Amino acid sequence: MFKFLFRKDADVNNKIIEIDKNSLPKHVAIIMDGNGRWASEKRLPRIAGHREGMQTVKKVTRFASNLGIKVLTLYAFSTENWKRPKEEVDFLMKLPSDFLNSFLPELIEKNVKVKVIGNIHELPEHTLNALEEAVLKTEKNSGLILNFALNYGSRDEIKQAVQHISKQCLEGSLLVDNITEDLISKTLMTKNIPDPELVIRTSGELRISNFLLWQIAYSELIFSDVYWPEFNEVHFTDAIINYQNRTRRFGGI
Ligand code: V07
Repeated sequence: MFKFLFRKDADVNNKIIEIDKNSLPKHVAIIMDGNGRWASEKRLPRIAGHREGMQTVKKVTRFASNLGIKVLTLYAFSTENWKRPKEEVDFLMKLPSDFLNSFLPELIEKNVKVKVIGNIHELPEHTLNALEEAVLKTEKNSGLILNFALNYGSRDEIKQAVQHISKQCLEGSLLVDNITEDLISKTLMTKNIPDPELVIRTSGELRISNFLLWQIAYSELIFSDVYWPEFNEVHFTDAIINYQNRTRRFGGI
């Protein structure tokens, strides 16, 4: 009864109350924050939060794939995260292979294509091997692109793009006047991936924290108070409905 009133309320305010499959964001990017805090509140070690957060990654990937979203970018490890205690970093570096050992067959079955952005060559060899196997085995898939940002920092990405473009100018293969926004986009690690229409950050922090700075110029931003290990299909649905209510065009165009 109460729920019904809420829905009616939403309707009166001209808001949609369920996902419109015809106007999905093509690319959703998520800052998966709150794993450590979730664990602390439960008096568990921080790594227990990361492990549970990994289960959320599986749930959210299934959901995005079933819904028909084209790209899901997940911020798994930032260039800042090396400052954490060594034991925690060592644990985090095992998560990609843990994840893929149990989940790669399902990703293949669901036609998901795994990609990675970030300075992956600075990762431990065992981590890199797991990533390369997943990327290779899903290379030809045409469904959801599951894009992990690992050892990623947006300023570092832009710095590398500037270095690359500058070298071409100095060599004489590029004119300064031919540096366009499009060329810059194509020099970033996200080349071939459209900009995200929707960015979600969990756990109540209201910052972007060096994530996809160039790419989110026009993105809708949604901040959820829920810790990442507790984020589920309902929260994801709410975020998409919220996005669609913001971007909906009344009466066409
Ligand atoms: C990590 C779990 C999710 C919450 C955020 C921090 C901890 C999945 C991966 C992963 C990465 C690449 C890949 C397959 C899976 C992962 C790290 C941390 C470093 F190909 N979750 N997850 N990687 N967390």
